[in-house]
Amino acid sequence: MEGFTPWPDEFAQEYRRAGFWLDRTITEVMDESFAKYAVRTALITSGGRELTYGELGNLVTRLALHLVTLGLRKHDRLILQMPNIPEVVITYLAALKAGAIPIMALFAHREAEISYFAELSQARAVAVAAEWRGFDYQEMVSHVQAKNPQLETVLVAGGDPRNGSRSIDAMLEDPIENRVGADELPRPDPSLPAVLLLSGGTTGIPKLIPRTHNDYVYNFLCNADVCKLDEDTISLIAIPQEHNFAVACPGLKGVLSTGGCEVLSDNPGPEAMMELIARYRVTHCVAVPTMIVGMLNHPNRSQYDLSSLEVILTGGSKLSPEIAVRIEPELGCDVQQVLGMAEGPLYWTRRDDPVEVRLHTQGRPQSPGDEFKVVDPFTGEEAPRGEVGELWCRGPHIIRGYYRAPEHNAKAFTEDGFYKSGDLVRLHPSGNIVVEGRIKDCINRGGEKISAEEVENHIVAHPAVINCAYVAMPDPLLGERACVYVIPRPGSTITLQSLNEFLLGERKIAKFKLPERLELVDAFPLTAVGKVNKNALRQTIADKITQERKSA
Ligand code: OOB
Repeated sequence: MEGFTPWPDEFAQEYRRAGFWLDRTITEVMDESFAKYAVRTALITSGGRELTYGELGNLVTRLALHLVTLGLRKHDRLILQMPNIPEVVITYLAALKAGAIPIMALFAHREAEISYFAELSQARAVAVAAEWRGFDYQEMVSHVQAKNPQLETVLVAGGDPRNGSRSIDAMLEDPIENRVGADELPRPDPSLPAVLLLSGGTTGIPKLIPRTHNDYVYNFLCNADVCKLDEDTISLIAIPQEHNFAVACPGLKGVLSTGGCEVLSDNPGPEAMMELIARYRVTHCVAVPTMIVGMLNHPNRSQYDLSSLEVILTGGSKLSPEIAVRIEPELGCDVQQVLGMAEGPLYWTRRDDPVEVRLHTQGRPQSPGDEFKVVDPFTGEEAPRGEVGELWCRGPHIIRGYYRAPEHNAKAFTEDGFYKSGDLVRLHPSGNIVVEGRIKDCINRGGEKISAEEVENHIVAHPAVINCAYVAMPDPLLGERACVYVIPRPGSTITLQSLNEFLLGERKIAKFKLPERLELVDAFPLTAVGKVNKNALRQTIADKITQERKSA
């Protein structure tokens, strides 16, 4: 497939020989579960809807048949952008069953991001919710279509479909399986991309990440094993379902492959999460560290019976040691940490690791097929054991290249196929790794990644801005928030509010990327080679915030 970098043959052969790659499609693995666990509950949503495996499987097949009948072809890209409603699960699995490749957008994305994904992928279809939190997605899609005529098919969940959009609700009501045979559904090649994930971590403009059936099936089966999921698992997911963590680490597919139940919530607030844990006797709670802080500090926590909780699975940003030590005594459950990346690497602590390792490291590779190195990013030489270096990874579920990004791939991967993660880590004496920072230019806002370069390109389009530098500032709840340093055009005025109105109204970017502080300067500090010294800017703003807190 054009734009996709496969694993070299000798690796593919080895991954098959070792039993990592099964040459099965995601649909085949899911269909086996739908049949095997037919009467068990597969999905409960915070809106109160419950579906058994049998019911979910039937809806997935029905929608898949509608999609092929609408003209969706094998390997067509379909942008999936919905909040955590039942249709996000059904549409995702149906797109796969129809042989299409879903692009896993987030409901927070706006016209700028969706247009970019549509253009890069030449997507032919998009599936959205009609409305969410007051935002009209059909209206947004009509603007995306104006620039992307190939985006022919618009599928809408809820609301009234407009301008030729198709209603997902109506398709789910229409038993097309009585008219169209399952032999209309194509079988994709398991060694080709099944899904395109969004990069969170990379420097520059967000990339699309091709995950093949072989690597992604192994990703969730192995992860379900490492997190000890089984038929009794009840897993709460309140982070966006389209994110890799929620869909495959072990996520939706890990749960469905083992006969458990996913409780899917559209409310990531701590009280809503505790309410669902108590109501559905949740055993495994998926949470970014910010959510854990929210639950630990919630004044009404004692009102909720959290005794069913066995473990919190946490990752996306670093769990601080101060929070880690409070989880077991205060929430009464274990914690399992993951350093995960959409590019594939998954480092997990294990439930039987010694307490020091469970609480104070971010794990070790989940797969015995994974290789990693901690290196000096400038020389590529391995760092002395125990010292900080960049994490480079390679393995059976780690990609060999981004989608349609040859120039970036040459920088992001070594010649022998290691992915240069941009994360700074240290090897712990246990053999696990500890995350110490990063060298890539992005902000991690409570697990939500923002590429600095992407937002800077929008900010410099503002008429009052000569130049800007978008950097992380420390935040007690989210870990980091974005601060922008701006060199203003002489004689013009700019405020944080006017800048953000411009970014939302004119540039149409997702709200979570807006800077939360503006600093006006005459010039930027420079490095020895003349680049903007972002380390110095990060330090300056961190010091300033510390000073302000002291004097407050
Ligand atoms: C997950 O994936 P992405 O692709 O949104 O973000 C990846 C980046 C990593 O490179 C690292 O910078 C950061 O997020 N990160 C962590 C972390 N887990 C991820 N930083 C410190 N400590 C951790 N435990 O975020 C993701 C994918 C699958 C499962 C879980 C998280």
